[in-house]
Amino acid sequence: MTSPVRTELHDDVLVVISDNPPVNALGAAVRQGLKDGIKEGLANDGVKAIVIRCDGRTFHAGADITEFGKPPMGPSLPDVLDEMERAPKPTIAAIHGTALGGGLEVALACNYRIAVPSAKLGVPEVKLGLLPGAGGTQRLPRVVGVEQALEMTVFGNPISAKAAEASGLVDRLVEDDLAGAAIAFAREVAAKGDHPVSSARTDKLPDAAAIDGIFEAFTQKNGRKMRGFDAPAANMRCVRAAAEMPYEQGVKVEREEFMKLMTGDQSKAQRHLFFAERQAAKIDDVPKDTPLIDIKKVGIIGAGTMGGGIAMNFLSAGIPVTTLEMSDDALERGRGVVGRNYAGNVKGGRMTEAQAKGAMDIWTGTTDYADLADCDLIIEAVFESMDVKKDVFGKLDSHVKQGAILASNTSYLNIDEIAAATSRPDAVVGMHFFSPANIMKLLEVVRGAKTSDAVLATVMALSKKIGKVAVVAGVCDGFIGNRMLKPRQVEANKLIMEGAKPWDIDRVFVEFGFPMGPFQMSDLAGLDIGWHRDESRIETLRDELCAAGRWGQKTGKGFYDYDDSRRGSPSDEVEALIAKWAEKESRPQRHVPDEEIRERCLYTMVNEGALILEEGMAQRASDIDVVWIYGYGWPRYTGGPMMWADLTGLDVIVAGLEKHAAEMPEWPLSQMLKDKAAKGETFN
Ligand code: TC6
Repeated sequence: MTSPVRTELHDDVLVVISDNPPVNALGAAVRQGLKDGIKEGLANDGVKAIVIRCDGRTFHAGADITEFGKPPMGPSLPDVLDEMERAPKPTIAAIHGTALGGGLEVALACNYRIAVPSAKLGVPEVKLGLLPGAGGTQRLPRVVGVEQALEMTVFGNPISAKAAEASGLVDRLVEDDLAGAAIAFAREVAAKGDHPVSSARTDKLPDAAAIDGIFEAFTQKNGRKMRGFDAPAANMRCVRAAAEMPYEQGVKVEREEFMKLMTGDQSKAQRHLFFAERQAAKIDDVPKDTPLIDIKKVGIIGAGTMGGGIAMNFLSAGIPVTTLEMSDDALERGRGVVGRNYAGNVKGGRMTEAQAKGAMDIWTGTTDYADLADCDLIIEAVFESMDVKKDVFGKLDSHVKQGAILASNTSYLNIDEIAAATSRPDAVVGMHFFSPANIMKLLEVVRGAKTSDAVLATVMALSKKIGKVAVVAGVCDGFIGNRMLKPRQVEANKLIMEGAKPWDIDRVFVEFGFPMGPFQMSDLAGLDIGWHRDESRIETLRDELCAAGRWGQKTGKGFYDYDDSRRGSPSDEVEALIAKWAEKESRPQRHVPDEEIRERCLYTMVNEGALILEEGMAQRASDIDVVWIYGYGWPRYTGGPMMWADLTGLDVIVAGLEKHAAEMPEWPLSQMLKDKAAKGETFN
């Protein structure tokens, strides 16, 4: 097998070049190639310096994640990098694209780093539940300082080449001809005697007396964001070791922490998500070369919260939008909200004033369907009623050009029935955005019975362009996400009638890792959503809560009582009302253990997920995980509901469901779940 690494001798400079598409991941063959390349450079007396660079779209974007969890092969990255760093000839990393993870660690093991301005540098391992385990946690703080190393390792976000230059991570930016510039730079530094060695540096490390303060301040500022995750704290411990210990001792701490993370469930789950997210974009039965429809202009029906949020996705990506509303007033209101959102983005430093203005400038409004005639994609975001949607699609059919995609943002309704209101059901697809639509990353793409391959492939490709993670769902009530939400909501509402307190249920969810529980969620969304608004008609607990003005956070009380800063506390009134309704419905109140809350609320979701798979409503279990991670705040470190079930053991899930079968006749056990559990199989 030919090596993905080759060398080129340019007189006195040896260039070691990796070419391992798509991202020059540091698999075994690349590691061996780098080791051999360094050896070759050292063996040749004529060579005065060694350049490490990559062909293709990027510098090494990290270790090869597909090798993780498998028996080690070839030389280890830490060993290769130690050898590289020990080389008595100067080494220069020439960086383009993304130098990430192990890739940045390669660069840190070199004496010098040069980069093109478009390059990005980072250590995203934490997002895989890991840490830069090839000496990265020890070399990085020595090169950029402890504060920046903490920021980079704990959050994993890459920095620009310019920022890297400012912090000393990059020695020089070169505008173009990186390969040529690297050779020239190599000659320049080869003439000098002393070369910086990352692991030997101490100039950026803080005084011992300052260390506690730095780490306390960082934890105080960021502790909440790390809740539940193992890797951020492990990264912090390693950076602290770098600040406090000699390099040789620090790398031992790093190795130990790395192995703990690598063999733990959290990293397994987060690595699963990395591939799950990329897999979700693929549609098994749609050919890869399906021609895409060119989307130059988008129409949106509705300028409300949803329509406005959806519009922002396209506007921010530079795609012009025309929004249709019933009146100029409604358009003006919608424009005001979006304008304020953009202003907030500018204020928060998420975009420049010019970008915000650019986005608003390509947005037009209309009250006339004829103005949508030339749109390539129209997304309907009107009231969730089949009759209203059918009416809209009928109108679209008669006004919009042939070849355009007609999409509905429905979160429950039957796309096939909506498509039947047009003469072109092949052009109709569901695009279910999640609120707030300009922020939430998930897009459920609902494939109707007649949706064409070109429509589906175009919407999937477009979603990546607007920064969404798209998942294909089949036509069923609530698609993937809301369908699985149902058993959880139903069981939570049943459990409070049996004696569990809403705050106990919410606590179990928060402890599991959700940002909030079902009752906190209801209070945030508003209990009055879908309420008939007749205060004299009290048929359920919810009717009574609404009639009492307990509409949720917006009225200062819902399931909880809220103070002025919207902090909720348990409500005696709610407790009494629940007791009253439980008595009315002859449901004796009892102590409900936390375990039962988890089993009835979460295991039933896994069961519903299995039914979704059984019915072919999701392509794969990992797609379900992606939906729940990106759309509903399921904790990432569990890998999503199906991966969590795998890690928990499907036999445990089945046993938990069977234990409560008598209280949960609504949720018949999935045959797939039962079979897999019996055979000791997993979903992923
Ligand atoms: C590490 O380094 C630890 C070190 C310690 C050692 C002791 N490995 O994302 P895309 C695949 S941990 C294997 O669609 P983009 C990806 O699955 C690693 N495969 O492209 C996809 O395959 P598919 C730290 C990888 O242009 C294809 O490449 N590094 C890896 O949107 C294209 O990927 C990271 O965490 C990999 N490392 O984004 C960086 N990376 O076509 C991870 C990608 O079969 N990577 N693939 O589906 C990224 O963030 C992005 O891929 C990107 C390119 C920004 C490099």
